[in-house]
Amino acid sequence: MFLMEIMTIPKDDPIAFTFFTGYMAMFAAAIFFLFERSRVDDKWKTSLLVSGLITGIAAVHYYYMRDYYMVTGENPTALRYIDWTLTVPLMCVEFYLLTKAAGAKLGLMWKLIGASVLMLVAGYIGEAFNPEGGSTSHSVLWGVISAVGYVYVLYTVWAGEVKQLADASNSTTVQKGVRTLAWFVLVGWAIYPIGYMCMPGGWLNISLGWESSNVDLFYNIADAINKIGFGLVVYGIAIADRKVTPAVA
Ligand SMILES: *C/C=C(C)/C=C/C=C(C)/C=C/C1=C(C)CCCC1(C)C
Repeated sequence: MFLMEIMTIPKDDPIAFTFFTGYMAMFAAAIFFLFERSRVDDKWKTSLLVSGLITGIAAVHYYYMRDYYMVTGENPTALRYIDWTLTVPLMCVEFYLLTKAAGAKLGLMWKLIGASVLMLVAGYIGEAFNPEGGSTSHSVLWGVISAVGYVYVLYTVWAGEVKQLADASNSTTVQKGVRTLAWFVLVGWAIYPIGYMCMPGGWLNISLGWESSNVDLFYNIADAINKIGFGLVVYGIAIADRKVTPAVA
């Protein structure tokens, strides 16, 4: 006889729970941004498309990561970093698109993308090549290199070119929006290093005994906040900036 296994979520597994809700939330957010795109002015359509792509790409990866985790009980490290390598640069594109009207050049976008790729490649080496049993020196070394890329993005959006361009734009909507996104980078993105430090040999793993399964818990929560939250802020800017359309009698 042919038996199909039904996937169930164990009561004591909050990580499985966040994989399932994360998947569905990303999926719904992608549909939302792509449909709402038709309601905003032309100049914001690309931004909404990018929000839809970020959450859509994440949804597909969550679909696979969820199954990987349910079957193996392990961190889907490769899938996680493939997802981030596509979605984090797209978040950098959002900053470029928001400040483009104020004169942002393509060079700014590439600098942000370069820094975020450094952050992710170093993070991947730190996690995927962590020796069996965990090595503190390995995780700290690559964590610090990764943090250089993170700090570059943080600086650029808080004080560097992105901030200056937002100030120079004569739109308070854009200024407020960029400020809110900068907060996401400062607070929301800072959740990831916490997850990273839970892996075997990581600082939180050795000092507080936080288990390595928490890596995914932190990453899943952070992804939902950052990817959907980021998209909603962009959406809010586009809606606030709409030309008032005359009511149809
Ligand atoms: C949608 C996915 C996002 C916004 C992912 C962001 C990831 C980070 C900000 C990761 C940062 C890390 C460090 C700053 C040091 C340790 C290694 C990382 C990659 C977890």
